[in-house]
Amino acid sequence: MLEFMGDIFKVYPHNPPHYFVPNAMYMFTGAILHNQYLLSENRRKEFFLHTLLERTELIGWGLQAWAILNNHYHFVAQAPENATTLEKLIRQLHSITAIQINRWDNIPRRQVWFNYWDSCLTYERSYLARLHYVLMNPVKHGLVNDVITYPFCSYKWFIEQGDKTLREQVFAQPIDHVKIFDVFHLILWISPASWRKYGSKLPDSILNSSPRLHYLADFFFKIVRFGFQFFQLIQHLLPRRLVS
Ligand code: NI
Repeated sequence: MLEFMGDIFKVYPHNPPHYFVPNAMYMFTGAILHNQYLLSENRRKEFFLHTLLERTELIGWGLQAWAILNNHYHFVAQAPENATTLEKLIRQLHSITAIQINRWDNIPRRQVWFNYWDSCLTYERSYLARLHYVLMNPVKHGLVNDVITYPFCSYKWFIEQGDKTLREQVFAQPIDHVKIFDVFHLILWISPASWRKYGSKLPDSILNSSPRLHYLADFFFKIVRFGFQFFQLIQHLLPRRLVS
């Protein structure tokens, strides 16, 4: 562990880097293993949301926005004084929901969650854009046309309870170019199950073509995957260097 400029920076051998900045805004994305739709039932999304509200409250994280989708979630929250509780928060959120999901499916001890990604939002504009992004996520993933009708996203709450100035600032932020590490962009490349799922959607002519094409495609995906990982690392490192 390395302490630097009052923030704590931790690197895990098999996880994305984590930064702990007191009182900073963080965006979280968590994904179900192999892209499975384990959260598609309403009662599951409800249970996840309930757990999220309860745990953030208990551990002292200020929840700002959330969206719970069929196989992943996003939320934005403000860190307490001790931001290292981030891991505890996610660990509890994942273990409580995994146990309940496994109970419903009657598959004890199955791994439910694949991983999570957090990023510390150092700039106001990146915070606003990510809030906007999370609020619109159910539409992005095609779950609803009008996000106000989606009960597992904070959009309605934000419209009704949110501060008017903040609301205007958030919706003024373009999100088309927000470089959010939405989980599918990565999972597609890293999970063999997703690859099979994705691969099976390719036209048969491609799937039945020469092994050389398969090899080339595989090579291409590896490059893309490496690019994403590299991009994510840079994204994490850059703001730190600019913090004064
Ligand atoms: Ni999403």
